[in-house]
Amino acid sequence: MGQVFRKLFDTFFGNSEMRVVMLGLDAAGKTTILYKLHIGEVLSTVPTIGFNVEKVQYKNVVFTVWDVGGQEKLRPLWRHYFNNTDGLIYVVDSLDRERIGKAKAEFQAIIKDPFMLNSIILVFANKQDMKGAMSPMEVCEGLGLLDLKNRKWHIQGTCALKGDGLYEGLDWLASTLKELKAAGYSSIGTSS
Ligand SMILES: Nc1nc2c(ncn2[C@@H]2O[C@H](COP(=O)(O)OP(=O)(O)O)[C@@H](O)[C@H]2O)c(=O)[nH]1
Ligand SMILES: [Mg+2]
Repeated sequence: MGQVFRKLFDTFFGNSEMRVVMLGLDAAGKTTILYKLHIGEVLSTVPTIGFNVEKVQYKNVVFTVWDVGGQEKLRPLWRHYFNNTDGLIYVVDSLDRERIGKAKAEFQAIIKDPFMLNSIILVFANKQDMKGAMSPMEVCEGLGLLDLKNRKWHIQGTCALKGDGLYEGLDWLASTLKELKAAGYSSIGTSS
């Protein structure tokens, strides 16, 4: 799996600097995904600002990951990581029907953040291997994706444990970023 990703990354991300933020409620599967990608050592840090951030860098692509939900007072501090974000990956536990409303509220708050307005959105409807899981379409409706205006988004069913769907999702992310960059989209490839 690692090699496939590295090939994808080299082909699509090239040498330009990319910042990808992966978010979702706790237990959605974010850490599992990060390790499954095998793109580098996962560094886990608890910065002075007080929440746990995982970070992986592969060449010029930096992934930062943290749990959302619960700590409203920390939300303003996320801005530090949102600045210049090219792509948002939002991970949903498709089995967790009880918290889909909460997942939606957090998602909507994130994508409406002024620093996130230019980022493209990839949603992983994770845990598709579980019986009773919401389908990607149900997750799509649950998050209110169809109501989004002027945003590029894509939803992908995944099983992070096996790695299913991860490649397809990142393929969309990488090729969409490449298209935008070719079209002269301003925030891509610039640094802060
Ligand atoms: N069945 C199943 N379990 C998963 C999947 N992805 C993650 N998990 C499990 O869900 C739990 C939470 O995963 P984790 O990656 O720690 O979630 P995080 O809090 O978003 O980082 C762990 O026990 C994982 O093994 C999946 O696709 N299918
Ligand atoms: Mg985690």
